[in-house]
Amino acid sequence: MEINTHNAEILLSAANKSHYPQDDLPEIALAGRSNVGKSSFINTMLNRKNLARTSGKPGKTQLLNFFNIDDKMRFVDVPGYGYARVSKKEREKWGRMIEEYLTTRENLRAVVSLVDLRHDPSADDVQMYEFLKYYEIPVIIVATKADKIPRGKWNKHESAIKKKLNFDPSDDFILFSSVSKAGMVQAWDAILEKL
Ligand SMILES: Nc1nc2c(ncn2[C@@H]2O[C@H](COP(=O)(O)OP(=O)(O)OP(=O)(O)O)[C@@H](O)[C@H]2O)c(=O)[nH]1
Ligand SMILES: [Mg+2]
Repeated sequence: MEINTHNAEILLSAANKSHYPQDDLPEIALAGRSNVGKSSFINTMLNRKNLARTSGKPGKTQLLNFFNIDDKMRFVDVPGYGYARVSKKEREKWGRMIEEYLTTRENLRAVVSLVDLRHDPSADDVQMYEFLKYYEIPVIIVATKADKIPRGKWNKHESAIKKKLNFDPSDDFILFSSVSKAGMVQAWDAILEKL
């Protein structure tokens, strides 16, 4: 599929099903803990500075944000998990919103599940991966902030993450940096293959 990635715009934000776009364009959702770099990933992939709003402050993205890409596909930016300073009630609301999207959305082709290359995956990261595997949703693991780790140590960090996740080798695993754009071509290849 030929996609002009420069032709991208925010389409809408949704809290639940009734607000999702109603057509059959394929969607790729971004999941990961707060601050891992989901919005930065979208901006990097689309060569834009701040289309998906990023912030040093975790918890910036609160609704499902749908981005139209060239009227051919969409990215769906999902609010991050694991942000300590939210109430139990808000966490439950988040859980229902994301679960409803992931388990019922027919447009969904794959989830890009982001983890921080620098750290072992959190319990929430492991749970997200298990959830996606359980529902047989295709997963692309993207390990972000690779620019913060010397290249010589990438392998070691990759192995540690795979071990902790109980990674299925038939899934994609991509080392990525929004700063250096490392992994961008591989990420597009993996995504296009899922559409
Ligand atoms: N060095 C470096 N910093 C990054 C990278 N990706 C994201 N960041 C920084 O990490 C912070 C969080 O990035 P966001 O893209 O807003 O993270 P998010 O996952 O969308 O966060 P929430 O919306 O809160 O869930 C920002 O300060 C980014 O500039 C990366 O690849 N390398
Ligand atoms: Mg965000």
